[in-house]
Amino acid sequence: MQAFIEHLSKILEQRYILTQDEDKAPYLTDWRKRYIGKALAVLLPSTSDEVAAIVKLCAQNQVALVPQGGNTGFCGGATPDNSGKQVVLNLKRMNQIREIDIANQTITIEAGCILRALQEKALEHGFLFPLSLGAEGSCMIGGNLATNAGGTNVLRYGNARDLCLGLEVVTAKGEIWNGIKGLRKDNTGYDLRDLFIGSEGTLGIITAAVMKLYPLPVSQWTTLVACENIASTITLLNLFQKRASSLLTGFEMMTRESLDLNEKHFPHMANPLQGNSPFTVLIELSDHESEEHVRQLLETILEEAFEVKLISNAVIASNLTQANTFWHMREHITLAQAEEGANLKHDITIPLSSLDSFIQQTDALMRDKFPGVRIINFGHLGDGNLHYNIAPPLGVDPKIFNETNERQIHELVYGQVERCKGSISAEHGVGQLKLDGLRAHKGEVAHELMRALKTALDPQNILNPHKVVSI
Ligand code: FAD
Ligand code: 2HG
Ligand code: ZN
Repeated sequence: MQAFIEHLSKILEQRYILTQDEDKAPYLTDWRKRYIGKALAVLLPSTSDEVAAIVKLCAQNQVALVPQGGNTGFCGGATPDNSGKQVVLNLKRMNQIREIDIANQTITIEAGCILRALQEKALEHGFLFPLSLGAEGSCMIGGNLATNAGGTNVLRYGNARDLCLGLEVVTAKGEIWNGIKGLRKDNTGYDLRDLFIGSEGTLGIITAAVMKLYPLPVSQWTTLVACENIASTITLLNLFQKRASSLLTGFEMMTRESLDLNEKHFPHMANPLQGNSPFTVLIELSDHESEEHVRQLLETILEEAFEVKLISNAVIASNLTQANTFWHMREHITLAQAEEGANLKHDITIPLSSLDSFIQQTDALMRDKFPGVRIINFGHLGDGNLHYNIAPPLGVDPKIFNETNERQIHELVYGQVERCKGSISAEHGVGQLKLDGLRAHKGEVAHELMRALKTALDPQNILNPHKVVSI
């Protein structure tokens, strides 16, 4: 392997080839510290040509690569295995904005561009880049596309896939596929772009992308409402969809247990709604007409919701600072969970028509089989996406609890997901976390097709092996 490392130094300056343990360490564990890997080296290329040359060299030497962006993923997709034979290819130095096309309303950026930097660049030009998630200060657009990230604006603008028009990808042979086009229509056979999006680094390395931009709304109004049961939250969503249509840009649900945990670790994030209702919903409307128009619309819908007893309480943010506080409260739930200790995550989607039944039955079974567990259930209700996370009973060591109960808890939740015809991964992906469960979930035919694609595009299995599908 010494020869391989020496060869690398013909592609990258020595300082961008990390081989010392202390230099590699930050790249070898995931955000949750659930996975810890080893690597021959961590490589930091700055151009697509360098990425291509590295992949070619890896292909010649049968060295596997693990692509990495901001390393904020939840499924261990960006963490190498324990062999010490893989290399991590972190794309953070590829962070250039290549072009903004005002008339086409698109931006062409490199994969290592941090999501927030992309949002800010769009704003500078008077546009909205709508992908938004709690990790936006550190996740990167390449990682967002590789996981087909969702977040809080999906119900209006779609997920990362819906926002992408073109890609540049380095293939497993070390060739560069130039799919950098800003076209909204292009029916020229198989959609390669969509194949790479959501493939979690197993089919190719995304080096650049053309993303859609949107006009900035002139006004946004945010409200928190209290609901007494989950059925009411869904009827409320339908009411907002009917009355506000595309002005509805956020609809996030948080259970009382989630907000209690938040308040425990971040007391300044207390729920401003009085009364301790079981469900709190954060709703955002965005308007292109006027502040007056959207405010009136919001008040009218809320009045109707009160009248028919869908909500028991509501508070409208009186200014941007308060609206931001509502959003911070929502986004801090993940951080509160991290403070509390390891929990068992279930990032699932359920058809809205089955959501009530899912929550009622799964909560009841969970509390019956695992007395005292805390169900940290919250998520993007507008998309039917729940983060149905399970924390151990108070006072129980999370490590011991998870070791003993993880398998049964996953089985219980995923059994209910199958009953409701849902998905075991709504937005976080598969990585290594859900590798074993994927075959049964997708079914034999779909799983074989996925394996066939992987074999065709990466016959040597050097791109993020044993993530998503094993061949
Ligand atoms: P990484 O974690 O570095 O990588 C993720 C996967 O993509 C890995 O398999 C990796 O190999 C692959 N990959 C990375 N870059 C490339 C590339 N250039 N080419 C090919 N493959 C690549 N996710 C959501 O969807 N919605 C949320 O609301 C959300 N909220 C979050 C909140 C917090 C606080 C945190 C910590 C995470 C959250 N996430 C959320 C999860 C995570 O942020 C997303 O999955 C994000 O898209 C990952 O981007 P990243 O750059 O960190 O990717
Ligand atoms: C969110 O929506 C993220 O905040 C994180 O997807 C979910 O903590 C989680 O499980
Ligand atoms: Zn989420």
